[in-house]
Amino acid sequence: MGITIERKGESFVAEIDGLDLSTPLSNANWSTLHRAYLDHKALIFHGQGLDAPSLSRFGEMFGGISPHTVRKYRHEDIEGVTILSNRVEMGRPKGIRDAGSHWHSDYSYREIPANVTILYALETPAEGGDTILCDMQAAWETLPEATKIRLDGLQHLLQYRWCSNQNHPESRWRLLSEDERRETPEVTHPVVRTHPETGAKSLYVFSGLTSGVQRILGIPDDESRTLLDAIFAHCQDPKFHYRYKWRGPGDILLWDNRCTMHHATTDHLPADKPRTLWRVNTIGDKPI
Ligand SMILES: O=C(O)CCC(=O)C(=O)O
Ligand SMILES: [Fe+2]
Repeated sequence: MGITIERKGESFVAEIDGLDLSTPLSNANWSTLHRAYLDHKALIFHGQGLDAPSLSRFGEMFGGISPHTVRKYRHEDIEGVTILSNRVEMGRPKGIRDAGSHWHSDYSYREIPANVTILYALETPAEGGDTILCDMQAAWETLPEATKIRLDGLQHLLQYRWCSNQNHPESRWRLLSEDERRETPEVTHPVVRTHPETGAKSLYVFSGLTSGVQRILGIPDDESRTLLDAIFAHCQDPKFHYRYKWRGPGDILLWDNRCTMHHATTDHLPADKPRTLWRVNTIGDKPI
């Protein structure tokens, strides 16, 4: 069967048919997939039949696997696979109920953030639990020239557990163990990131509560707040967004965290609409 690649979003996201990801890919197929990953920033697959080891193997093709910061919901056999689920079994959550219903890019709070995120669906509700993606390269490219000049070269300070509202149910203050707190120091990243493989620039600052963005460095606090709010408002434009409606078990959605951000919609998903996904991340590069 031939491979087909169909663009789904306005500026990014493509669906690929004709690849079985449960078995090792030939060099030619990997190269097609990887090219599509760089060209479209996010890819959709349907009808895949993976187990945790084969999902992890697929992830390894993008680089070394980077297990989730929150250890509690890692897969019991394969630590690089994390369970996202709103199911509760024997009174205990089966996975992370809501892995981020706000705009963020995975592990942006780490010194070395994630490259790819791969989500594999085990069960999806008929309605709800969509995943929304935002093209941060397109967001950058459409900024006024003066704003680009103002932003380029700036760094921002962030920390996973930092949160403007520690009492918010999504605040990571309460979720982290002592070890996990030690593992999440403050880091600085560029506001505008250059993709190490394509050379393209993207905005690399995120409004989500757990993104932990504190401020832009080297300018007064109020100016930093104004600039951040202006960036976040710009990224709200739906023309940069693609909303993925999960079709069913065997779906894969993967994205490049270096030039996109994403937003789960699982914060209000009721328990009678079960949704269980496996997630894999690979270790990326230090943002420049
Ligand atoms: O559950 C989703 O739709 C996405 C969750 C998420 O943000 C993540 O796993 O990084
Ligand atoms: Fe995420």
